[in-house]
Amino acid sequence: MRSVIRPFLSEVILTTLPRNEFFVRRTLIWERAFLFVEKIKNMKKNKDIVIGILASLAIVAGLIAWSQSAETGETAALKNLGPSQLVANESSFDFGTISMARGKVSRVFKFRNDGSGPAVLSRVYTSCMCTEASLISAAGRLGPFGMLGMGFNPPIRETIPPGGEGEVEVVFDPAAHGPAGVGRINRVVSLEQASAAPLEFSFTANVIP
Ligand SMILES: [Cu+2]
Repeated sequence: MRSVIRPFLSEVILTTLPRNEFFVRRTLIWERAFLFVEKIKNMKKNKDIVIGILASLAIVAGLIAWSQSAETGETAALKNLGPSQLVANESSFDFGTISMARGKVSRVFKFRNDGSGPAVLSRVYTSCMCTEASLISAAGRLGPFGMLGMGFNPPIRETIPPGGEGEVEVVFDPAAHGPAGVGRINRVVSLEQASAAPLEFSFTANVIP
């Protein structure tokens, strides 16, 4: 505030100077005052920008914290799961070049419980709507299950006893994505377990029309 008043005081002192010098110096003083006010305005603008950025960061951090705390118990529990007792000799397969015109292709993956306790399968889902998977165990056939959140994948409770075996029949429809679905593809089928990390099977293919 004092700095804003100073030009007025200077003006008063200046009136004692010779006329020419008076006008030159008065212009300089007012110019300086104008620049000073502009500088304050800019500082305020920058301050607003900084406050805006900080507020945005706070909102983002809040959303991240909220989404993490909003996780379901099931998802949170997944982080503490142990290694799978279920093992598979083949966990990935390459269909090679397949044609949309020739229709769906399928592959059966086998797995076995090598652990000492039962393994409980709680859900089966695929990574994409073009892929379906059926679970075949001693209890029978379940599915076909689809993409997580999009297809049919209700919770299940399928127990594989120690030494027990199961199969997953995977069906891929190369035409599901229409003409744009050509090229290399990579899909995953997941067998979610109640107390272990999911058992995953994947396949690749090169899709042509
Ligand atoms: Cu797909």
